[in-house]
Amino acid sequence: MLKETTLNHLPTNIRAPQYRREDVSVGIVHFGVGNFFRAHEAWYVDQCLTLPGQSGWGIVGVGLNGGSRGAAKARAFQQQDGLYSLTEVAADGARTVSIIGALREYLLAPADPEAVLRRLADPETRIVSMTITEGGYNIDEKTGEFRLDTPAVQADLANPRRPATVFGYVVEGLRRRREAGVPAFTVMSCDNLRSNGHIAHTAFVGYARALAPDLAAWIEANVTFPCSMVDRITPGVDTATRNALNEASGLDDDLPVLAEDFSQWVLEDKFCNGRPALEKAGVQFVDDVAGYEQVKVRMLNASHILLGALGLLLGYRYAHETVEDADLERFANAYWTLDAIPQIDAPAGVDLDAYRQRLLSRFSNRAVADTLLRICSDGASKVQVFWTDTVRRSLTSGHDLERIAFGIAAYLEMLRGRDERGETYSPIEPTLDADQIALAAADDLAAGLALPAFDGWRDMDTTELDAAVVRARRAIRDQGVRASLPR
Ligand code: CS2
Repeated sequence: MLKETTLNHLPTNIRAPQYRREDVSVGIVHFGVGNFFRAHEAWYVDQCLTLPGQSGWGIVGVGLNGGSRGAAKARAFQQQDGLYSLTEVAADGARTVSIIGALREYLLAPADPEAVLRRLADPETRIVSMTITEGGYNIDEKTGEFRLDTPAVQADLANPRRPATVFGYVVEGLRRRREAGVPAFTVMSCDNLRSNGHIAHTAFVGYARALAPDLAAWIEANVTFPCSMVDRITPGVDTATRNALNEASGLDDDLPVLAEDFSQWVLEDKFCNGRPALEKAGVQFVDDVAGYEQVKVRMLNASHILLGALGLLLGYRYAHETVEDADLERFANAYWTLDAIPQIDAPAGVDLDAYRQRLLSRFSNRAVADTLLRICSDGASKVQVFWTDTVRRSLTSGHDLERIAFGIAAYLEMLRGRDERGETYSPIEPTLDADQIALAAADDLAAGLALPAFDGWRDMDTTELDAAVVRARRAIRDQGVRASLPR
């Protein structure tokens, strides 16, 4: 088992933390210790920890989900002293393996809520970051407001000193700091959302306002919510992948992470209580992240889910298979060059065509073996986040909607869970109930358009778009995906 003591006799081809872990104290509390966070923020922070004066930025990870899986994950982190290996693979197959030491502790919130609250209230904690998924902010897409009516939020509002949601924890932590005269911490969202800092602000302040308006006012005056654009393709790691990674590295790691060699983090420099020297680890600090987000979300994520849905229907299971298919590659290129690029306000110096080419190469990375089911998972939330801008702009400008309609059609057809070869698969849609999933399978091909995935443009006149979606679904069912792809 990988442990602190393993670091003394690592194989020479594995990079160990270049700092003394015992000197590292905790400055960051992170909610949602998934693979992406471990390959991204933790990797950047790990590089900072090697620099002089940075030893105050270790991370405490917090898991919010109990149950046997949550407990097993917590146990694994605890047994491994927070260590895990990160394998980075390039499209040409070249790989490097490093041990990431930035995670100093892992707390399972349902098992010990007070330990989490103590950490949040501790003056040493100066940043609280999170990767809680696109749908995790509990925002009503129609009103843009934080939803107070969900059972989990209601439970926290009724019992705010013993919270269970991330909103309840963070706000209770801030309440304790205010009461004790401790400065606030920065709340840093690292999710793929448009204006993730503003969304985090809406969510946390919205929760606090329902609880105590004076606390909400204090948070607004003292907490900063920087926006960021985060990017690194990080596949899920199943047992087979874990075994393969361990075999290649020679380690015995229960928690290995795999990622592409590319990584990008563009961040707004708005930290109310200090931050690590992330610029020395390659993070780009800019005044306005919005343009970078647009590029990322509307180029990468939007085409990812497009290729994911089309690929699943055609019988593919991995991302690289979709761009190896000449028809799908042509379709993705048409989406990028005709629908996305002309409607994106890119920041100065960003070359969108080079970005497109880089995406093709990133998507073709076979060693990453990213699954289409992961890419399409929680599509109900992702479609809202990734497609809304493009759809709204196209509706407003009268831009040709054919490819977008085809993408929406493919997403709805994909939800039926059966590919063109007759094989079944299980779409992962944690926010949809069985009745909603059934809408996608209904004989009425317009019924699925009632799903919340499409709320982002519900207020617009979508008569033509809706008709095009129905036509595309009919064509996909009658002739198959390949024959119905828009020319
Ligand atoms: C993917 C992302 O699941 C998805 O929506 O598009 O997880 C993607 O891999 C990352 O955003 C890459 O940074």
